[in-house]
Amino acid sequence: MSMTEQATGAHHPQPRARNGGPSSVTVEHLTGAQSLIRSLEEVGADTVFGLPGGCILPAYDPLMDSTRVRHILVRHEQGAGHAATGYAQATGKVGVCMVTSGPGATNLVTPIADAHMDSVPLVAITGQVASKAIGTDAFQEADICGITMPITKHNFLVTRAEDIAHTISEAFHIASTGRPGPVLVDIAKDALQSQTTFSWPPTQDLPGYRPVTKPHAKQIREAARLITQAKRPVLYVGGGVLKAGATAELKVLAELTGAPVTTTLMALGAFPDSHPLHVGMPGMHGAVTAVTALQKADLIVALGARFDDRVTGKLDSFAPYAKIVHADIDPAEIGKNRAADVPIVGDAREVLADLVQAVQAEHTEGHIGEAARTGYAAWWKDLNRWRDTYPLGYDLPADGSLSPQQVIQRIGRLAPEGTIFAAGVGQHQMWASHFIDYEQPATWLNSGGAGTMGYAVPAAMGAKAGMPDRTVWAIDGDGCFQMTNQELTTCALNNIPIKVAIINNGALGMVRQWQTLFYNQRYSNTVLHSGADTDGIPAKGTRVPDFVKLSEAMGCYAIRCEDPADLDKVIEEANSINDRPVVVDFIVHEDAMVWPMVAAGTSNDEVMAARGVRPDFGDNEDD
Ligand SMILES: Cc1ncc(C[n+]2csc(CCOP(=O)(O)OP(=O)(O)O)c2C)c(N)n1
Repeated sequence: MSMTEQATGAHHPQPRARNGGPSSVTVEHLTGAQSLIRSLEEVGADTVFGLPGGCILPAYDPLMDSTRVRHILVRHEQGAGHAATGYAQATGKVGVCMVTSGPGATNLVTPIADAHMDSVPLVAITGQVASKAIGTDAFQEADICGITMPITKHNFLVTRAEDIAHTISEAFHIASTGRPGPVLVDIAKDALQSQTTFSWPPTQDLPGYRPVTKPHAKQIREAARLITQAKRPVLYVGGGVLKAGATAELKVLAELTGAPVTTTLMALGAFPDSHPLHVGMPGMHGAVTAVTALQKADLIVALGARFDDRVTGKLDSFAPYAKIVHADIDPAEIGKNRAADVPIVGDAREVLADLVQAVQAEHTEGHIGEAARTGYAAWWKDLNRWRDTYPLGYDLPADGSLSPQQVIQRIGRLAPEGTIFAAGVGQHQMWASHFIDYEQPATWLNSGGAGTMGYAVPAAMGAKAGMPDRTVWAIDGDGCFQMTNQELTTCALNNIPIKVAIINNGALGMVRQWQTLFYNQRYSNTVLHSGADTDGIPAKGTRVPDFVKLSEAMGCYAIRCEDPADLDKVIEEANSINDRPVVVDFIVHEDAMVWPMVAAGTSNDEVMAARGVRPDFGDNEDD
């Protein structure tokens, strides 16, 4: 996918003229560094997460004087990148991070790759050694443009002060339009130090970048015809629907047609979980009904989704009876994994709005099949039977210890309206996707494509910095928490009172689950707890480090919860504290597993509702 193949989304923070437009443009004389900060102010970047060092140091001086840009000093550059991502996912705006050259820049590689996989609009600004030193193995030199070439939507190396303003303007435009993504701007130290002039808005020079938003009318008509003729359609909704702000249009289309909706891990909140047309999340740990609906569908309408392997399972056995309508803003996605019968390139909001009109026209003209006329009643009979027979659920541990699923479910139930949840990666992430109801867009943040452990705490910090009036809960694992918890210090010092639930099972749980199922219960290097045999501490939960003491040392309020009888009280206490970050160390049973599951590399037809429980769908399909 090249930058020039991208298409334009609906919301673009465009550079705005300062004093009423070009006629009153004033030209100022300043340094490249001042030009950078002025440009950030002009594009509306109100928050920058970063950490200084030699090559970016000139930029930190004028930053001190900015009243419009808040800089949040992180403890590790990875935290800056994920915080910018969380900020972007929660606010819909571009997230910004700024770090120094060499190791500062390479510490951003993981969050940049993460943002690329999840199409998050991010601008990463890195200092670079002076232009004459580039290529000499200078102190703290790293070719960050070369390194991030495959994981950015675009990147720039800026070596002249006069190029800084227009490059920042272009970077924000590219990051936020079409299929959003990370853009890196690497600025040589001498460019920051040199004198230049500044006027706003600058002229953008992006030859070949002509994103397309408007879907083709003929393709829309064809898709509408298929929807009204289908017997077993499914609306397969991906993160693109959230990014396009198309959730209202999605609801109209779903209710107009009566078609079932499945929202991917990246799209939770795009369609209310409580809506009767919602059949759950698809994929490896998806709801049996959603997985099976796709397998048995005769039409899949994919909207801003990319037929990811976690959704399709074994690709050549995925949805064998389905015609495919595939709408995406990125033409490179269409036909990448699954051939499309009706390809549609366009912004999801425009696609959905046009589809609604086209389906209405089909209705008016009477071109409507029997199944669609009944709201697909026969299809819903099957779907409801599966939904009733195989709901998401869990057993409480027989030994009276805390159930991780129950902990997460209660956090969801007791959360104030509009709470934002950020998950780490592992079992707790899947349970958070299952047992919390997402009713609104941008209330569920996670690392879907890259599966980056350590995402939750910094992402929650970024979300809370961008949405200070919302409650923000990080649902984290004891493994993930040990990767990036130092950003709690950042939260404590910068009045960013997030809440963190450590689902402490004493193990790298998701990997342990695979060892249980596929490696004969040989738990090679997945045990994190200190161990009953070695020091007498019961093997329940990681105790070294002591997360309560660790969190207190970082300026947080911290509680441990081990008894189901205390669960609600502890969560309510955490919800009531808003003057500092709160960490709850929930010691949970280590043997809980994530179900349903489609084992890697197998067909979605092999979905297991629980261990040893293969759903019985009967063979009543006339396929
Ligand atoms: C950076 C990184 N390293 C390794 C992995 C592989 N991995 C996936 S889930 C997981 C275990 C996570 O453990 P924990 O945070 O305790 O969560 P749990 O599964 O126990 O809920 C690991 C190691 C990963 N996804 N990301």
